[in-house]
Amino acid sequence: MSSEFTFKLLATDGKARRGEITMPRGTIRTPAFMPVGTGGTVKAMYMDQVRGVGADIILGNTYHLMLRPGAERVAKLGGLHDFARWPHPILTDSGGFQVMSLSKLRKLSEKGVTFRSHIDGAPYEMSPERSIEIQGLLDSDIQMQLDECTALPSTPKEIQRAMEMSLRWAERCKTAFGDQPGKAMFGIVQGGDIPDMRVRSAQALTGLELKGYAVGGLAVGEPQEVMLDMLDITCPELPQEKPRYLMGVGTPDDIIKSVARGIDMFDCVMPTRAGRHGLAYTRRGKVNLRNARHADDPRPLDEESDCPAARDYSRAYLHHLVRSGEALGAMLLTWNNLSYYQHLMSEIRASIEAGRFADRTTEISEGWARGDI
Ligand code: PRF
Repeated sequence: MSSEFTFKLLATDGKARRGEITMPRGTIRTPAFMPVGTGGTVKAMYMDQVRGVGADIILGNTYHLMLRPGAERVAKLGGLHDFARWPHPILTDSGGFQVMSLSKLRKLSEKGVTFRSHIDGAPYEMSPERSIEIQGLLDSDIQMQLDECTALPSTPKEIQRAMEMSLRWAERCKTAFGDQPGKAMFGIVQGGDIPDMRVRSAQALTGLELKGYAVGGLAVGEPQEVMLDMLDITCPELPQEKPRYLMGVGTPDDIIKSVARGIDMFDCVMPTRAGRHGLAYTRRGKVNLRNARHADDPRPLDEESDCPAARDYSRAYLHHLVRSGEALGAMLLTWNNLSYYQHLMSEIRASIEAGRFADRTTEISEGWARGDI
């Protein structure tokens, strides 16, 4: 296995890219979907199952882990990989986005963020340097810069201020991260829904020569068309030879349309959260297992799937589990959903290699449109 972090483009089809990140803990086939393991667990899944559905990398959250159980404690226990029993690559988000969405009494300044824990109200400070220090204590393989994600809609002035501060924070994170050949620190493009801000952010970050780039500040409530326009503008400004990660996205349709614009990596709570709420993703679209129409249905979710949750359990049984609030319902549907997402990514990768990305993804979306038959 490689002792350095490298990214190789293996094939392209239009703007869609098939690549490979190699690093000491493993290889990440791109386009990749990273299951969200916020607090050191992909909710309702054993790590063996997460691996079994085909995930090469999972995501962890600085914010959650610093509050509980604490980064220093995880470090003493041997790092997040040993602690959670996931020996493969882990990407950690930097914390800023979660502070803004979850914590109380937060205050942002050039120095960083101060906030109170959403768990017990205890006060915390996080600077760009501390975020990188925490991600290091967790022993994260791909670390994210601390950034400020502006809510949309925001005024141009506000978007510019946050974008420029995020750039200064990127420089500080780069310095704090230093030289770690087997790991990476990614910058995050901000700039809201203003094309010129996106271009300036992407160009300035590119100048920092980071190992990868994320696009942040999207999928925060704006129409899909706005998100796709921002990707059309941003991706050409980023270096071809570095991986590109669209943070917090998305639906299967968002993923296909973003890969078509040159994105390589994704993370989203959608498949795991939906699974805990009785919703199944299938190649024939979404199925709400709470619905009474499933009560007598002996068919599985997908007889052709290689995931036992999709293939071996009747919809009637899944409906019963979901209606009864049984833990197994959440477990089986999360398993089904992550399997669906990973299968989608594998189809996307194969179609790029075969030069059939547009045709194959059209077939896939036609499958959803035909519906749950
Ligand atoms: N910044 C960070 N994490 C994020 C986002 C961001 O803008 C988003 C936006 N979709 C999700 N997660 N650091």
